[in-house]
Amino acid sequence: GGRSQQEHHRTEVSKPAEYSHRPLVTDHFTADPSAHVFEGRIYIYPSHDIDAGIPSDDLGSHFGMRDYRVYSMNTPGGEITDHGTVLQVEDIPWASRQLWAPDAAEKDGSYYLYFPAKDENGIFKIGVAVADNPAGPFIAEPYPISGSYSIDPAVYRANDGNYYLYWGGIWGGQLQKYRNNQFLDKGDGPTDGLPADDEPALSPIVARLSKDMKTLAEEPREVQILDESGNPILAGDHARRFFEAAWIHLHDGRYYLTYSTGDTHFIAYATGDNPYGPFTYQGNVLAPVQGWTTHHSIVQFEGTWYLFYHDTELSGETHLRNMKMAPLRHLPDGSIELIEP
Ligand code: FUB
Repeated sequence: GGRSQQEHHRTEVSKPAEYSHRPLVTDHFTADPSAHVFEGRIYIYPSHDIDAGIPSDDLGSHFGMRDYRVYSMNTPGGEITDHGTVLQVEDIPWASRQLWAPDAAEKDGSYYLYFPAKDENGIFKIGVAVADNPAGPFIAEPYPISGSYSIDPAVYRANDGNYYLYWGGIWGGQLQKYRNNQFLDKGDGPTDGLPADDEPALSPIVARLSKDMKTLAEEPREVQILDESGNPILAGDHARRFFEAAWIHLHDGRYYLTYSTGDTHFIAYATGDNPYGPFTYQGNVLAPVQGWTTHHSIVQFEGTWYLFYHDTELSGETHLRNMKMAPLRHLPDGSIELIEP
């Protein structure tokens, strides 16, 4: 007992814990771990990687995942509970393939799993599925979330009780096919439709969720990421620009947007003073891992912050990943200590 999710005191992390940087699960391939504290325990909502036999390309076609599993633990480094399959593509009326990085949220005792998948036309949309407990199983809504597109949903519950849905990813994630929430089909190559190198990079998208958690309460908007001079990070700035995998957390009154830089393989962070941004680029949270993709979540549990991420230690194959975790430190000046796996 005595656990409080409200605690915000600093905890010094003196030495790397034993569980750090080790595969958390070894009998399935797991990736893109979205971790949350629900009911006083850590729940992880990852992608479930499989070898779907699809050749690798720059659209990520080889990421042919077909279902989701949920994992949990009582304490970091504790035994992992495998809750099994909680949703599969056959049970999602609108989805055809590629169940990519999910996230989950709790509201009033119901649990919502947000996930990207391709529809029958090969267009990524974001769906939602509902359960009455954090371990599922989840029942998918019949249609994707109206007004959603692209990949990598992340839900953030603000202190005022509002929930914000973030999403987006370029190349195979299809964000470059849209401007101002409109689909502009500029071609199907991974970089067709991207801004020129000297134009502002594409941004993650955010919209507040309605009370029912299944619809958007407002027109989605772009989350600006600025450099130290207040100018948008440019599309050609591959070491700093947003690629995919947005995540939000709040620490000491600052909002942190963390994201993958894709082809430069960093998890970067930017800070702002509200969930919509703008956010100012600050640096990296995680150095490149083994494998092409990098994807993460950041969660506080019993006063300590943790990074969940993945690499390809177990398989050596970019599409067969294994999730890991490690403590994450906020320094007194608001920066985050770089984690080098
Ligand atoms: O796991 C499939 C995709 O690869 C995710 O949606 C991206 O973030 C990247 O990790």
